[in-house]
Amino acid sequence: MTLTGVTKATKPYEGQKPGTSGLRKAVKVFQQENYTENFVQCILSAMEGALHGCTLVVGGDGRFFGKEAVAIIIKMCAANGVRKLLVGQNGILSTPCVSCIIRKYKTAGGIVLTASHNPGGPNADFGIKFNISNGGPAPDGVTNKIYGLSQSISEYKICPDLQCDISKIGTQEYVVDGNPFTVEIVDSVKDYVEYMKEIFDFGAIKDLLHGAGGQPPLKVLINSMHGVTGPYVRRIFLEELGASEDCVVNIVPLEDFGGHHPDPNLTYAADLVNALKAGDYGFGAAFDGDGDRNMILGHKAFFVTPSDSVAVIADNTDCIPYFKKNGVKGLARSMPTGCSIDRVAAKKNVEVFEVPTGWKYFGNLMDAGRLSICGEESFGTGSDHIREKDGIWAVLAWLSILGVKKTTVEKALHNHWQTYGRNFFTRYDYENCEADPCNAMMAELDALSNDPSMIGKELSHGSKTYKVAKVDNFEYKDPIDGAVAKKQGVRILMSDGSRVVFRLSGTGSSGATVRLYIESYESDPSTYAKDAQEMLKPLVEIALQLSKLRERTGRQEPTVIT
Ligand code: G16
Repeated sequence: MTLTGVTKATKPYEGQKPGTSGLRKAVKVFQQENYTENFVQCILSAMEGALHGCTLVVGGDGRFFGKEAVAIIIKMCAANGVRKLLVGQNGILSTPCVSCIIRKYKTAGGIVLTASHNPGGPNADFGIKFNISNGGPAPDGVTNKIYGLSQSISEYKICPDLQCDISKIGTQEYVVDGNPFTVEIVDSVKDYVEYMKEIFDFGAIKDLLHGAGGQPPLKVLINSMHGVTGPYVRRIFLEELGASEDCVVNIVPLEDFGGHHPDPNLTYAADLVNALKAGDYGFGAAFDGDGDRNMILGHKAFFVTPSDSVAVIADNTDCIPYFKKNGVKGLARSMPTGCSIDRVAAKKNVEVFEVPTGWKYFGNLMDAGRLSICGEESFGTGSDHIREKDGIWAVLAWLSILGVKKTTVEKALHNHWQTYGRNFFTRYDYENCEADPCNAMMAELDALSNDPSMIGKELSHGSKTYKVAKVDNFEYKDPIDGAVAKKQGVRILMSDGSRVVFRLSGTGSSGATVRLYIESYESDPSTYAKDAQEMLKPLVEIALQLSKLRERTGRQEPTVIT
């Protein structure tokens, strides 16, 4: 079919600044005239010389407005000189799968349509994220360029008559302005599943689930929260691993995630927690909307903090064929993440990196061959197999460990703490607050980093007293390209290694969300089984008083405690 691209006049919209991971706004914002077109044009224009004749991947988590966005992107890529698109069937690709496909087919990048764990539907959120040719989220340099272009955009290119059926797998060929343009609709799960079978020993995981060598079967419950992982879970757990249908729930992706927050934490995945509490399952997991986050639970809903989860995986790489083959080069975590992985790195004598919040900061280290496994407290766990965090990968890693070590989730954690001590960790979220008072609070906390009287100050609550060793606003210099990220969160570091961290979330779509991270380290085995909330209560109170958070936000309680 021969088609023509046209140039349409437009005007800039304010606020098209990508956050921690892409541009996330209400669906109604994206539905405004030319809003989506403007942002897509800025992504394409930011690619500059790499755009013409390139191949891009397009897909998302299936949320409301996804199909409309895919149609716009196809028409705009056609008019902007892109040679080929690989599009997930019905627009469905998990975020880890986009990364996998970009890397496998060596494309110039991809456009991911997701607002991740934010709710979906006509009155909820949508998002657009650009991933670069290494398969990872675009770094700050690229997103700043996209934002800069969005402030002065005056036209975009589109091929309005191009029609593409994204429901059928196969290739559709066009000629646009005399140039060939191909859209290949790809199976949403095939490449990803093949890759997981290379990384893990599916036979060993199957034995674990069904019972073998005198071991009883492990009963698992996997909850996709009506997000994009449903088809992946069906293919991997039901078809490949032979788990029974009652081991999986909410595996049909819904445009509004069934009206819930597709966020795998103790609050929003309460149905998984309650199902596990009943005691029939030995292992539980949930994923977020786009499949990059995971939560791991053991028998009776024993909760594994994401900070501990990545440390346990890093400590047990001998259970995973991929690491047996490739070795472990280095480990990393985001700054607010609990420091248990640092202890594993020290024991294994490998480098450990502390980066700002955002998976994009791990990419350079992986590309340089210095980082193999990393994680974030925000339920992100992954490795250098791709350049995104990967929920299903994390679950398969855990099942591999349980199978090879013939252990349980609870025993694996207790064993870990016996070796390394326990980093108690909690996060308090105050979602959707008014932005101005939160910004004022952060400015006051920032000022503490220049206040010499803070050093050595004793802060007490009840019988607990902490001595301040250092206050700063975290700054990171990328060891590979030297890029500097400033003001990434105020840290109050205590003399015993305990930490209080404040930052504002970069993934909300409106207002401000305050995150308060609290961590303390214990090496006394009699404390290991204690409840983290109980252990950290005094430090939480100290943090709340120091920041005047309750007065500033008007919130007496957090919306979510992790
Ligand atoms: C994104 C990023 C993560 C980050 C998380 C939380 O996750 O990819 O690296 O840790 O946001 O960010 P914030 O604390 O700024 O809300 P996702 O799953 O939303 O893409």
